[in-house]
Amino acid sequence: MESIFSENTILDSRLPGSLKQIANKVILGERILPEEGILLYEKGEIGFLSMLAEKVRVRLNDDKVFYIRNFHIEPTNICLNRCRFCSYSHHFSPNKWDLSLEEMLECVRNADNNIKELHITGAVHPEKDLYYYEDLLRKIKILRPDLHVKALSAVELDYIFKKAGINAQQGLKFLQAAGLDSIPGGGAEIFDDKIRNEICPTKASAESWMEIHETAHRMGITSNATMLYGHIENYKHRIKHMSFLRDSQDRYGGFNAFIPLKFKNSNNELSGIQESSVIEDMKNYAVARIFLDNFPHLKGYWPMIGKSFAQLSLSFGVDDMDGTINDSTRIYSLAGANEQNPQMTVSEMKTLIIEANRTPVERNSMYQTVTDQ
Ligand code: V47
Ligand code: SF4
Repeated sequence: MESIFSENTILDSRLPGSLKQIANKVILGERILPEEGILLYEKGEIGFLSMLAEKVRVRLNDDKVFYIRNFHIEPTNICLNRCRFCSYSHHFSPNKWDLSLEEMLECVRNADNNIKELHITGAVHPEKDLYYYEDLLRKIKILRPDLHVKALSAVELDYIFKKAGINAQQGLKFLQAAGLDSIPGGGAEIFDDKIRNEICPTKASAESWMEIHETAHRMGITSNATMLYGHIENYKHRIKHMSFLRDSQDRYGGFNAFIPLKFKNSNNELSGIQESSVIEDMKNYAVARIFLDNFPHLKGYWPMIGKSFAQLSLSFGVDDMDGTINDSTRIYSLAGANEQNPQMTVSEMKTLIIEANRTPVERNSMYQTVTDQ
């Protein structure tokens, strides 16, 4: 459903000329420039941004809001990196874990048959390698050939490919043969060397992240893209980040969803930074929806922002609520997210979506409608 404001309201209002021009472009389905994206962040009031973002959302997804039945496995939090924003790795978390192959397979055995997707991501364990993950993927697929496995962020992949002395194409081909279906969006953080150097100096570079995703896309493997915001970056960095993604999407079209990740400040080296406000979070969703006109989906990741704000994000361009998950992700609970044991039933998910006047659509990992439930 569209915003109650009509296009004329936008044009007749006492908006500064520059914002009116941007509004016109968005209404006509034209792409906005990076400097216009920055202006939206700086000058756009959230009602106005919501109205424009909703235009783009409706154009792309009508009133559908997608969700998936999924679960997470986080193999380990022992990490050779020490990103300053991270509360999850063994450097900061009071818990240290390194699941055995058998423990992970047990999680798969315990998953309900109607679960469609398994998301695997964790830390960059110094001793794990390509062959370890190949074995894991193969054994998962033996147990559940029907399960879509979205596994290993570009940061984890970069490490195991380099360790094996192979390039991204060789590595992805190898893992694809073992059962890798798609790649999650983690590790992107902010594509700016200076900021990366400050917040995650030893992590795979922006170029390596992009090379792995683009190689995957050329091979027909789809992926997601994240952006960690609300720390030391500014609006120009966010737009630069999204410009890289938009340009890449024009080239290969392999990104499914963009996922803004709000920086959470508990138990990490950046704890002195105040978390972004809800206005800032909603503004960020809206500008992302307007700017990334070639990304089919925008995800409101509820374990991070909480169920209520994820519901609110549906009025700021978001069309994807991720999944029912269960309590199998710790990345955000350790960083102080409201959802300490993230889980949501299908009926709770549907209620949240219907209350926002949207139509809930259960999807598979490729955003096809699931009708067999
Ligand atoms: O890259 C770590 C982020 C990401 C914090 O592809 C933090 O469907 C906020 O990528 N505050 C990993 N964020 C998680 C991820 C993801 C999540 C959900 C869905 C998908 C998908 C991917 O978590 C890391 C980093 O950006 N992160 N620490 C923190 N303190
Ligand atoms: Fe390791 Fe990922 Fe945490 Fe960085 S964000 S320290 S790579 S687990």
